[in-house]
Amino acid sequence: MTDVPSSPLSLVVLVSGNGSNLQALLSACANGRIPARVSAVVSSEANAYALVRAREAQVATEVLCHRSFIGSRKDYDAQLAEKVERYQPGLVLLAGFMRVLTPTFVRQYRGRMLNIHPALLPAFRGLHTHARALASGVKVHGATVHFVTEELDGGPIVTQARVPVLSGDTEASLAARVLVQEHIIYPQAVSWFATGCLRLAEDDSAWFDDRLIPPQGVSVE
Ligand code: NHR
Ligand code: GAR
Repeated sequence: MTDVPSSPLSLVVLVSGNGSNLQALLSACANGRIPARVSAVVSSEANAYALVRAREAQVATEVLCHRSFIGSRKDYDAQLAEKVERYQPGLVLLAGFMRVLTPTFVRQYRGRMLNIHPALLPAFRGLHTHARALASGVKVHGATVHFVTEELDGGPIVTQARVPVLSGDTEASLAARVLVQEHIIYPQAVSWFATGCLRLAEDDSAWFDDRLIPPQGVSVE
């Protein structure tokens, strides 16, 4: 017997904080802009507000607290994978998830894990992106959706949104301007994946239908 594809696509969202991106994804699933369902939200923080949002949307929640975790990163990620697997995800989404994932975990979800990063990759990989953008004096900043690979914030880019950096911007004002765009481009990218338009090729290139999504150049950071 052939496998029956699980319909609609099951999404598992990994979070650590406020969960406004999770909210955008929940809303887009609820109103049909994403043909998928959020099966579970898994948090690395027990008191993340994202968990409240999940419960309000009647979505299952799991917590694997990284602060109180005793064991290696490999052990943590093995338990994380066990929790994620309970929901048989077709796509895993990092939405403000604050832990670097081990190669074993990343490989398990190769081609079916996306992240939203608050910068215009390849500029400002890693943390504190808004402060670093302000300090560097760039005039344009933004957000990037990318496939997750072993290279931190280095996987192939799916889509980006740009915002201006304005004089007088603070970290908070810039973060807020970027976040508005995140809530637009992340559900958009997930809908592309859910409708079969978006895929990661064997050579780690990203494709939209039969067109290569052009890789971005080297950062001038
Ligand atoms: N894992 C892999 N392998 N590849 C990526 O591209 C990943 C990833 C895990 C998370 C999100 C990323 C971001 O968008 C992400 C992409 C956490 C850190 C980090 O340094 C960096 C980048 C991202 C997420 N975390 C610290 C750590 O030691 C902990 C920081 C904290 O707890 O506050 O894991 O920005
Ligand atoms: C978002 O800006 C997201 O891009 C960023 O954290 C914020 C989470 O907001 N992600 C990272 O910095 C990952 N290291 P949210 O919890 O309201 O979605």
